[in-house]
Amino acid sequence: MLFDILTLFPAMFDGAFTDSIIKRAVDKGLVSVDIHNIRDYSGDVKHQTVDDYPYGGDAGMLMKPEPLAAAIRAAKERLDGRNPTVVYLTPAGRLLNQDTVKELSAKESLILLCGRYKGIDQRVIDSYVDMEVSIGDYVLSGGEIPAMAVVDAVTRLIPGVLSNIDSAETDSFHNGLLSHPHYTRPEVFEGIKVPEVLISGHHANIRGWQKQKSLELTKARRPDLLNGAGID
Ligand code: 4GS
Repeated sequence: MLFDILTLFPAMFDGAFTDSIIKRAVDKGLVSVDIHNIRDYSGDVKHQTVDDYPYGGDAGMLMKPEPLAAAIRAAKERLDGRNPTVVYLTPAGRLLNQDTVKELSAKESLILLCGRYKGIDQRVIDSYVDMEVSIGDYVLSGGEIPAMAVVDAVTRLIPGVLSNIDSAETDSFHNGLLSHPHYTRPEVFEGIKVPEVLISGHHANIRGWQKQKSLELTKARRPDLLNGAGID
């Protein structure tokens, strides 16, 4: 998977992918993450303007269309033959969930467009964007953190990225449910004991307990997920 990220704040990505699972995936050549500054495509050599006032007189600024279009065209050239999907991170997008992550992980390459200010000119969305994605119903200062969330979640699903130890099979949402509670040593912490079944060594009982807890937790916290998981 090739990620090409278009942003006005490339430095925000310093260190974002240099640890742990993502770094290993990059080192193994399973994914690559390329960061590009939209300002480099402003064409306006002297002022490098990337924002302008909105028509209609609303407060705040918008990202001008020309630098965005040029940045996307350049990214498409870099990814020529890799069939890139252009994703714009915006609260107006489809809410990112594990199904969407799965869908994105099947693509060959993704161009992640990070907005700033009040957003971007609608014509860029209409002409250049394939998919709009939101990471949740709250307002951030830019699309950079959503882009990082997409890279992280999508990379975990690329074959060969996760070892057995971090296996996606024990993650929340893997089977459409929340994960069961987890315990590690010590056996008694601040007077609270680890559930007996987990130290029983009885694997069928342990699996049964985990499945039941997973269902209970999902029913209590996220009943909306139960329909999707084919359980009511
Ligand atoms: C999100 C979000 C977001 C919206 C970007 C206001 C700057 C900001 N993007 N999921 N303009 N939530 N974007 O808040 O994706």
